[in-house]
Amino acid sequence: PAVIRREDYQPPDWLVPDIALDFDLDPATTRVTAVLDVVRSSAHGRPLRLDGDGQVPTKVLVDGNPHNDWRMDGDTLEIDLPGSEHRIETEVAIHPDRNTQLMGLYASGGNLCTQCEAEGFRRITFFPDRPDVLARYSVRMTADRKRFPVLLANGDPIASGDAEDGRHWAEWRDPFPKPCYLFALVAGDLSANRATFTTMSGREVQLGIWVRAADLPKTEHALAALQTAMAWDERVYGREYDLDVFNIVAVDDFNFGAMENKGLNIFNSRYILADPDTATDADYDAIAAVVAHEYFHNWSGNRVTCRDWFQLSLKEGFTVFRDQGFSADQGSAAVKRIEDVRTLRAAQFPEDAGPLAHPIRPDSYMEISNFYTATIYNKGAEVIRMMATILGPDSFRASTDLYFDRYDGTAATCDDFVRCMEFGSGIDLTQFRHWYSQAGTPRVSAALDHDAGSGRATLRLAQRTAPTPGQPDKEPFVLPLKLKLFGGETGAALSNEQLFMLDRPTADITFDGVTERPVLSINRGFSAPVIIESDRSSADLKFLSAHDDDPFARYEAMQQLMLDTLVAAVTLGRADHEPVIDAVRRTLEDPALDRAFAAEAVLLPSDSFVGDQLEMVDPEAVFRAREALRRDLGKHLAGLWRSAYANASQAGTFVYSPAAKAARRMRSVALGYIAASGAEDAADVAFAQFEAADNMTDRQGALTTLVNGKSDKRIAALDIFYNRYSGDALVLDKWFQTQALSMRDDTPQVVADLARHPDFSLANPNRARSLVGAFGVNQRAFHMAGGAGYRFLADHLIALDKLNPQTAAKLLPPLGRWRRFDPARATLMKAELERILATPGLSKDLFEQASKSLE
Ligand code: B3K
Ligand code: ZN
Repeated sequence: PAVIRREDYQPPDWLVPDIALDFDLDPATTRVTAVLDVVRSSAHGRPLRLDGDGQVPTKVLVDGNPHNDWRMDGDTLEIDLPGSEHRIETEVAIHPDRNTQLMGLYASGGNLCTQCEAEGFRRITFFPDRPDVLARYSVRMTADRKRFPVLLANGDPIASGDAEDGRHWAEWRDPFPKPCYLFALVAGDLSANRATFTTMSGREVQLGIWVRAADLPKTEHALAALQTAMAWDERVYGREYDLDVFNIVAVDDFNFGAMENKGLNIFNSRYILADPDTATDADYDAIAAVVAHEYFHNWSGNRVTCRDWFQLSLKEGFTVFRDQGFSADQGSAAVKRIEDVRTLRAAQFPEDAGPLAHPIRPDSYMEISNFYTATIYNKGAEVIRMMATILGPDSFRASTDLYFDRYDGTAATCDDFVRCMEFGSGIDLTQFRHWYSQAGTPRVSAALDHDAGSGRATLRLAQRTAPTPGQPDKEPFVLPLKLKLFGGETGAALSNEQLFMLDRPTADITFDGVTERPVLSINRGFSAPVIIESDRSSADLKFLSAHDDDPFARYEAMQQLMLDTLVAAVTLGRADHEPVIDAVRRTLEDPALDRAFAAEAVLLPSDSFVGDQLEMVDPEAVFRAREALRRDLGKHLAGLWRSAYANASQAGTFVYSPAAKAARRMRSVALGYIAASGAEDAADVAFAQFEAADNMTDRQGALTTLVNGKSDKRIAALDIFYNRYSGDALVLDKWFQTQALSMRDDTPQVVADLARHPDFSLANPNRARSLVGAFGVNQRAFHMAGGAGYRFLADHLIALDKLNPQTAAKLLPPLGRWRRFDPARATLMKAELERILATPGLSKDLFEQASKSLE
């Protein structure tokens, strides 16, 4: 497949200021007529080239006259045009019900819907499918009235009426010029939960969340989140909504989370539907975050879009940063930061350390769908966060205002954004730009010396970033590090928090008047997305975990203490559990601590994160070390876990509030430790919670504990759960996922059996991810000796690739981590990658991921 390079960017030869689309909708065959007003962009002689994907036009008209002088160059329709402005009409026939890729126009649950980002519009009609061609759209849809009573598209509804043979039609118009990746339509039998929102300038917007009628009661949370997000974006960024309607449609078959189409967001139903019986607190939180994210794209993505796909992080990194800020404002900001850093470390750090590493603004790609990554999204958000930290809140807001103002209605670049940050603040970000061009996670070593005699403390910092594919040497990054010193004896602050910019390979910072042995608190709030290597002792870390006044740093100290202990256990074969047990005890006993924070702080780092610290991952040794520490924590603090469990259980009936969420979280965490201790009654306690639960958080929490344990009660619980929810696809996904994530010895076998379960299907992306995706990230089960896990994943990727290459390619990365494992495992993993590559008819999506993983 061809490699597309950022440096080859050329502005479009032809612009399309207006397009009129006419859809004669039918699941078997839909006819699409497109009328494009095209304008030559400069004095060149090149033909008009319109992207397609597999279709041949059934009709081509130029300026109203039938035209036969067109040709196909591969999938591209080429037409020579004499003048500088013409009207081009094409007609194609497409087949939504055969569209298993779920890109373009497809059928889901009897309805028709679209997904165009990144390059799906060319599967609908011929068009210059690139984000810097912005057009005003009018859309007419005709469909059977009974099967498709609701017809929606971008913008505002203009007119509707009856057609012949039981059909009807509707017309929509979107006054805002947009790239074709933001096009959307939906035709279906749907009902709306409606509300209004009055914008800051007093305009009333009609909101609608469209679902199957039976699901209407599950849309309240999403609708409330939408209203909250609209008000938040006005307050925090000064951004007002701009159309008279805003619709969201939930569909069951969707390649990712949701899509920000102008005025018509289309969502994976898992990010809309929630009620206490079927959705966990984590689901509720994710729904609010994704609803906000897609809404925020209306400015960061739609009003200001991307010049080309290399600039994807311009909209995604910024919009993730915006949704993180929104979520932080809805509950515990400290817990939100912990969760976001956990996600970064689980998904992005390994990507940045592996064969698929790329900068947040990549230099090349074969298939752009492979670049909707944790790097573009989550590291991209960290890069925006660093600029916000460096600028400070007022300058940052002035700079985002400038950016929205200056680039409104245009397709911009990452550099345009950074220039606005510079202009709005007067700060030079030349060197900071390395964050856009260099991949890899910087490592910062920090050593603190203290001379008691002179009262001087010296902090020696050094940064280095390992080579990544195509980038052997790195320039130093600009790292904004928040620092503070505490007195190791008194616990008093020995310095104010300072923001230190580490922009050279090394730097020394001196602190005077330090009369007491200092303890270093560094990268507070996770101010830079780096790995800190410090020489802090377990005593220092224990101290910080109890005394640091930055909640993230406090969490981090505990995590580091736990990591050091687990790494020692794996590499030396033994470790002193006492400091961790002490630190956890103090956290549980501290009455001043928010329960939501305490519940996160006492959790051990995941198996995979421990593995990431090792030269070579030994998954069984990691598992054993982690279980041993869990068991000791469970046993030594048994009384505290029991009382934490009991206190958290006093809550009445379900409410979704920060306090109630914190109680449920603590209950699950405590239950996990009670089970880890090996207590006789653990399975009974879990089963009782499972049966008595009035909400999914408690029910799934108990199920997870049972499914990780040895008791046969897990079988009963799984059956009860299955029977209770057999009609609810989103909950059945949890049933598959919980088993695929189990730490039990028999998980590979259980997963293989589940893949043959009548409810399993690769055709639905959520279901495929719930089993195959979850298994791939279960470090212990996936890497169990013998390679059965690798074979399982490869078999399913090969099968899924035939239906849905985009979703298959997303699930490949666990196989690409072979360099991190022993030669026996590495050989088996590589063999599966080779087998994937040798598959006839492989998609370019999977080809790119597998071939890069072997390099
Ligand atoms: N912009 C979409 C993602 C599209 C993914 C295409 N492979 C959703 C989002 O990030 O908001
Ligand atoms: Zn997004």
